[in-house]
Amino acid sequence: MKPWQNIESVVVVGLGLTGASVVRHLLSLPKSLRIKVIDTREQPPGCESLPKNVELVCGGWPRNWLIDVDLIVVNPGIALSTPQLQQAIGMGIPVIGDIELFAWQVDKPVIAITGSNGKSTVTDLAGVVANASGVKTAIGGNIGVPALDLLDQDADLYVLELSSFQLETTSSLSLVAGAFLNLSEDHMDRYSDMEAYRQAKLRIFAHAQACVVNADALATFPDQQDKRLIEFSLQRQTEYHVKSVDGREFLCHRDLAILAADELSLVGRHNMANALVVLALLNEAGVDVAKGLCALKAYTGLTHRCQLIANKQGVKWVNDSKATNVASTLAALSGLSLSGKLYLLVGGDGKGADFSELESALNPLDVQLCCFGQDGRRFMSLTHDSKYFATLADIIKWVSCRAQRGDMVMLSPACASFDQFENFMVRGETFTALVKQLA
Ligand code: UMA
Ligand code: ADP
Repeated sequence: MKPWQNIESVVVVGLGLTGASVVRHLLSLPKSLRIKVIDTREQPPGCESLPKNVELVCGGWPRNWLIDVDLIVVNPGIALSTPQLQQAIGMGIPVIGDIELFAWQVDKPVIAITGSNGKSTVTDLAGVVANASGVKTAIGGNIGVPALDLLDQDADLYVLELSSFQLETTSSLSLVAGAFLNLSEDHMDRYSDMEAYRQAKLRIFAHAQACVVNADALATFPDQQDKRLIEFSLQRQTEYHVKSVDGREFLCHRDLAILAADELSLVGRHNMANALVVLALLNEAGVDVAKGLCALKAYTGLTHRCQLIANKQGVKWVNDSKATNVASTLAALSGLSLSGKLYLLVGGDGKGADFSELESALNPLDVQLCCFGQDGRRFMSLTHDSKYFATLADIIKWVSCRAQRGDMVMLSPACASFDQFENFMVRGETFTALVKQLA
């Protein structure tokens, strides 16, 4: 069936970045469609710039809109288990996401990345290295640029970061290669268990010519036996791996050493894994990575990920606001070597996670936990030295009078930000601004 056959009317559920891009895309199609938008929030972002010919209802679910329609395009932030969507699905109305619309339209090669942590880093780095290698590449998806907006760009390769939410509503995305980086507890407020979360992520491989999987995390392997696998590992020799020669580690493809790990500007072992995945994906896409190696070496990472924002009188202030789950905070802690005390800022919307795993990572450190936000109090029992604060501003004020040369103050909250901030970026910017204001 051609995707647009028999579709005359579309309801877009959820405005925000995704919904706005979907409306723009639908309006740009040669076919004239009746388009309506629902957002359950009273004042959704982007409602002021919606074209006048698109009907919008905010603050609820208008009766019959989801019954009397040919196609529903849903925002990734809205669960498919929502009763109104379930009713429509039960009636046989197709419910898809923006990535499925992208899949219907795209005519250039696509690579995509999913996993619990490292998606944005791998996506951005793949884009940087591919462009430096001479291939015009556009990146988007969960990283913050809606995938449909990429179609307007003059690109020869697309790199998509895909969340499990986006994958749930995607069924026909063809990839030259897809990567599943790792799996750790996240979004347990949305999934019944880890297996349900894993299955959502595995959808990335449905139409992938090559599946880049983590040999150190077997949960990233597809269940089907007939897929072409490309394994990467930090622990053993697989197709892409790290090899130690005379005490120096090298990133290798089979027997070929591509670069020394100490040539990377990125810090932390998890970033060696991220770099291996970039090499694997771009090789599959036919990019001559050798041309982009300088860019790979020079890449220092995205903002809000273990980012040193200030070094004031020997106190390092680090913004890792993107650590929105326990595994990412564990990754930040695992790379630390400190002469002084660590002031660790944790809390926010815990998404139903179990924080006890942090205890063993905190034990060897001289750490003061500064807890905040909706679930901040749930961290208090992890160390003897923990204190609860209402806001980040209160924490910065308190810590700035105590921190001494050699100490580090790190925002790596292991929680989502939505209880107090619009998103993790606003949380990181708030932290950065507060730190910059200090004398
Ligand atoms: N919401 C409602 N009712 C609605 C619409 C939204 O309650 O009708 C709420 C939902 O709780 C939702 C939240 O508002 O989670 C945010 O929705 P939004 O409209 O602001 O979302 P977008 O702006 O379209 O952003 C989405 C992704 N957000 C989510 O999946 C929650 C962005 O990922 C993504 O960058 C963007 O599309 C472009 O593709 C953000 C994210 O937090 C970074 N992703 C999660 C993660 O990485 O852990 C999956
Ligand atoms: P995502 O887009 O999946 O959230 P990011 O690249 O934005 O991933 O990184 C999110 C957090 O996870 C940061 O705190 C970062 O330091 C950490 N991180 C990055 N790569 C990895 C990895 N491969 N394994 C574990 N943690 C990682």
